[in-house]
Amino acid sequence: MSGGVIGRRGLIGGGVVGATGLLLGGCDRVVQAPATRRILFMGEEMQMGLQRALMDRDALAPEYRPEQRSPIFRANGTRDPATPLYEALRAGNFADWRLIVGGLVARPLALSLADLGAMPQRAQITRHDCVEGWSAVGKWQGPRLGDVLRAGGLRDAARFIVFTCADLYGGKPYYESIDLVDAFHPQTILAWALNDRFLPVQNGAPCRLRVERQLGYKHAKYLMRIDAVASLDGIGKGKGGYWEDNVDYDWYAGI
Ligand SMILES: Nc1nc2c(c(=O)[nH]1)N[C@H]1C(S)=C(S)[C@@H](COP(=O)(O)O)O[C@H]1N2
Ligand SMILES: [Mo]
Repeated sequence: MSGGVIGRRGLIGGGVVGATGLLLGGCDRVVQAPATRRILFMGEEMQMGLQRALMDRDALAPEYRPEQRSPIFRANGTRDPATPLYEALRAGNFADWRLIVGGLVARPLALSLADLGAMPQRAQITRHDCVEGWSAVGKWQGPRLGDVLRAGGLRDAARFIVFTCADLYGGKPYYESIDLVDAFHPQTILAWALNDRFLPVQNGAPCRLRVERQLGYKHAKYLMRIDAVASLDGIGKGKGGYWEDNVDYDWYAGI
């Protein structure tokens, strides 16, 4: 997870390559590029502006063509929450499932799958990158998280969005959090469909977060609650997520 602090010479490498090693060993190649040579020799001030542009958190993650999708979108972490509550919801095809939107919102919501499907939809074919070293390309569909949060009416004090999941992983509850930049990013959606079908259980049925500028572990599956909070202090051990609290992964997993 090298993205973030970028020195003068690491400008391109850090900004574009990010955590996934997309251009593994390609830094030399990048440095040869005429445009890059210009960057290396431009003034500090211009570099900062360019760095901001390269690191623009509103920039879109790459999107792919339908034929570039992975034949099988593999699963990782929990493949079936298998709790009594989840089993009951699943047995009813998630008709009784409600996504609770709470915390620092003016209008708490309880959204059904039909509610999510009735909102304006975004579909996107993106690449999922897991820190464990695999990627998969899939088409995800659902409403923008930003639209859901606008429907709830975020209060001024809200700084983070916390996602509570239905599963325990290794016996501990799975949860994640993102800041408002990612929450309102146009590709951040509450996905209920993968490759034009309802989400398979292994990929997070009935609904999961897709936060395309972040690594895989931020994409919380089996969503039950979304809460707007002012601080992550009271959440788990305070680092904002399952992996952050239990294994010391970075909270900011931007790619
Ligand atoms: N609720 C929940 N969400 C989760 C996980 C999990 O175990 N439980 N695993 C995470 C990790 S590490 C990855 S890489 C992706 C995997 O998503 P997939 O199973 O659809 O491939 O989900 C993330 N979200
Ligand atoms: Mo992962």
